Amino acid sequence: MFSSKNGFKKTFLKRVEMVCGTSFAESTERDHFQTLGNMIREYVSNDWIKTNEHYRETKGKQVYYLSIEYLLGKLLRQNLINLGIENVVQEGLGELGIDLSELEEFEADAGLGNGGLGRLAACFLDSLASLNLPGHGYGIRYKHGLFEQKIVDGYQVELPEQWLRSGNVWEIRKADLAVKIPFWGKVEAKMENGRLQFQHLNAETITAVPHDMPVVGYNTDTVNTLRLWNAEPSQFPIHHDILRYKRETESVSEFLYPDDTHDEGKILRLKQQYFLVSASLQSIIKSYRQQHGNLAQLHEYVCIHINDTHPVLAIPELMRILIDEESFEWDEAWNITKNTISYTNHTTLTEALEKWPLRIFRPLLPRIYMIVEEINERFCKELWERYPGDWDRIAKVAIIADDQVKMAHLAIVGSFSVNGVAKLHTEILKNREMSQFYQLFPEKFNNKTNGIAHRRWLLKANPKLSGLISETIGTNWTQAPNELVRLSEYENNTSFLERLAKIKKDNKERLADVIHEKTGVAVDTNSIFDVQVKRLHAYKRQLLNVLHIMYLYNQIKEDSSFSMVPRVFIFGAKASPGYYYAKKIIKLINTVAEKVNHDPKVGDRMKVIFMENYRVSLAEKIFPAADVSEQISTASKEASGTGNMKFMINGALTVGTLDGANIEIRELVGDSNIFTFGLTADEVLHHYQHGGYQSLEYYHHDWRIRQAVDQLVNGFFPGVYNEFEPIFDSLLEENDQYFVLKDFASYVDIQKVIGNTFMDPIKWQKMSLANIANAGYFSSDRTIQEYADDIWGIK
Ligand code: 26V
Repeated sequence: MFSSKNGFKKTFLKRVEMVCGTSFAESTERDHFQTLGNMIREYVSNDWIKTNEHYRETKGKQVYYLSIEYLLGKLLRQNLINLGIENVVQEGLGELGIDLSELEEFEADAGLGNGGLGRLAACFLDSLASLNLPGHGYGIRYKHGLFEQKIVDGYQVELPEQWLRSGNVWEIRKADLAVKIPFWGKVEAKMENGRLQFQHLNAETITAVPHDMPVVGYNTDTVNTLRLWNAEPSQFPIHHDILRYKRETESVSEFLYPDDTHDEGKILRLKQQYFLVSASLQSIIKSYRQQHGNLAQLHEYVCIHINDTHPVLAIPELMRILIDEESFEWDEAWNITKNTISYTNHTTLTEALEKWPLRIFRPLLPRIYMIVEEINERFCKELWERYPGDWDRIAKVAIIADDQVKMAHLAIVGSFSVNGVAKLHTEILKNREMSQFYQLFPEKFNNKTNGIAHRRWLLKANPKLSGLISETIGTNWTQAPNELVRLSEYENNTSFLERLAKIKKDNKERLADVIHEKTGVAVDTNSIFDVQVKRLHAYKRQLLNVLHIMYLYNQIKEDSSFSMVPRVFIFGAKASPGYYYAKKIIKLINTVAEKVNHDPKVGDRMKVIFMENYRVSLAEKIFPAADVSEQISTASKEASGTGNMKFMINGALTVGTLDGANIEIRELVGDSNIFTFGLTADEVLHHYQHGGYQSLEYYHHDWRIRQAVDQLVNGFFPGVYNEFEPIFDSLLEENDQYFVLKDFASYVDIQKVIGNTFMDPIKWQKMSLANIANAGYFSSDRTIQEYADDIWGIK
């Protein structure tokens, strides 16, 4: 149905009637989207079935990626590209008077994630399928993804997101494969045949119904599966208060949690975690059993990867299945479990490490709790033998301590592999945050530097640049991203550099149109497009960016001889709804924007844009249009970052601290093709340990800082009164935990260098090219191949 344009057109016309029940003449654009989506899913289903048959028959090792988040974005065009039918469809539709890019607007972003962690999971799925690897995703089918952000009077307002409003064309509901998940109740132990048997009584069960989505590889027949679980009431027994029961069960897959900054909903979040884990394990073990029978060799054929600690209950759940249902002895069960589970850590921020109070954990998951307790006791006993009397050490690494379950400790103890997501991050894990564990299990720790799906973030998002690349070095780079290095040969080819510049300009025009449409502000595309898009967090230091903008504004106002290269500062960021400080920063950005954008004295020298509702589909329009990529986290805090890689592959130059993957970007492009500044991670960590930083000194000694910081509270922004006092206080009263003022001067300096460099277009384009040419390393194809070789052992 997609092999020729005419064949496609014929089928499409017939299908509009069948799928939508209307004549083509009467049909709407949404009908066309639905029809096309259905056709693609059907087209894929043959390979989907074959892929599964192949996996069943060859009985090779499979990896199951468990993640509480998947930030998929839209799938229509990516699927067309991966299937190699984009042109047939685009041209066929065109002849029917239908614009493919308009149809794309009818697909909602699948936004089942907060940020980098969820997007990484989505990029990994693409690479697994494209590399023909047997890897499948498991997640939750949240009814509402990450909230939709509106900006009202400069403030963030959250609306429930509704991606399923018109259904999800890609999913297939598999009601037959539903499983039950028990909560609450109590556990009874009985002796049976000389063995303790545990029974979970009076549990409330929730049914998990799988909704499968095909994961189509690029230019291959492999179609893997993303299985998302929906929470539904179990049919029996009929509940005494059926409506309340229905509401409560369905709430388990109702919302994605935008971090758990606030306490409410904690139980629900733990329920979600066990729901995902228990449903996925039941499904994994069922299919394993069909192929291999006995579970004793599970770890030879199955790897279960947990994306951060959210699915860490996979460890006690697998123990429960092996012991309670399969009658394994503890030691053998533990051996199988430890060798089946691998774990990725995504942050070293202590406030972000998951800990569950026993008062919540124990009653909700009584049998699982018993097993965690046993794991902890055995682990502590081993420690006691190794370090007799060293209570301090034992208390530090215990899985249960201070009436809490420490999920990261459980993950490290119960897995065979623990990886960080960039070189620096892994070193900090090994030598600082998790050093006690590293001493115990050095063989478990390894690094897997993050990557991005270059076929989404370059091939799909930036068709013009992709076209130029393919014209220049051929199309192999789409499957062998390291081929991009061949572009380096063109670094002295002026006409090539000019074409690069022209493409950037076109992409900036495209974004300028979006900005104008959404904000009403006209931006000059000759300016530097300086972009910071990412979740709003104190450690990511959007505030440093804003203070620099305020400084520039003050210069424009007060120093008539001040000159600067025109800039458009672009922000996109969602703040967790309960994160008070982050929301203040959003208000500050919008307040500064309001003032700057309407000041005639500023004119086109500077504009500040806050783009509402930052999400995958908007990101795809922003990255290709960026000149400067802001990666300015406090060194040591950003585990990796992946936006930095998306900018790089689209030719933006990084201004960044020596943090996360920025360090590896610098290693690849060389010091002369990146703008670094600020404290190093060692310096930051040294200050945390030994003090020695007084933010007040920087405030008093640098008039630029004093002026901008004072403006937060002295009425400079009319009508906001004490709105920004908390920000002022964080910098001065609380001694600036994130070293914003300490890094300010070096940030201002490097920004000046950036402006000067931009004035030399050939030099700029050369630097930009060096970034594109060296970005192949950051393809998630490379990352996934490393996971497959070093951790999972899959082919
Ligand atoms: C969560 C929270 C929640 C409570 C308040 C503080 C806080 C701080 C950080 C986080 C993030 C948790 C895990 C996470 O999303 N990590 C991100 O993972 C990306 C993919 O590996 C990586 O690129 C980012 O650097 C890392 O922040």
